Amino acid sequence: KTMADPRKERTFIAVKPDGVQRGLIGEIIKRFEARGYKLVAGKLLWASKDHLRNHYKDLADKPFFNGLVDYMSSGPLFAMVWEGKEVVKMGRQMLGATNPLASMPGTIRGDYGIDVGRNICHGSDAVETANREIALWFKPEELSDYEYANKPWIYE
Ligand code: 3AN
Repeated sequence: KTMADPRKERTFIAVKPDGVQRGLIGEIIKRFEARGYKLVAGKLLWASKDHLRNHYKDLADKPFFNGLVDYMSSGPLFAMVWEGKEVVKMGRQMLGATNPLASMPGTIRGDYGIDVGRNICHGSDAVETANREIALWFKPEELSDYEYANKPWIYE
């Protein structure tokens, strides 16, 4: 399985259309890069509603589902894959909570967002979800496997 080397864990992070419009792509990349994670893939794209319905299929019966799909397809988003030790959980921590009031200052949502329906950034919630989302948003050849020079300074 993919979990052999914990440093090779990957997560799907996306700057949502509101984050793109507010000029936060660089800010979000900066935080993951500065923490020591490795960027494996990234692209700006305007996702279709069908693609987003598939991405959010577990939420299909929620009352906010149609609004969520409309919002997520309202402009381009910036999709990324980040790699590193426990990046799925750490990514969620860096994003902040779904509920804006629970998003602590210092997190992306806690620093930049007010409303749950405009919460700037997506991050996979589990390793299995991450693998599904990465395969949904990226072709295998879009993922770059390369040595990351700073590694000995990041991991003991
Ligand atoms: P998270 O993005 O924190 O994993 P999910 O997976 O429960 O949260 O929800 C996916 C997205 O759906 C959220 N990021 C948010 O944009 C939207 N959402 C979640 N809950 C609500 C809600 N109560 N009202 C409006 N939008 C919501």
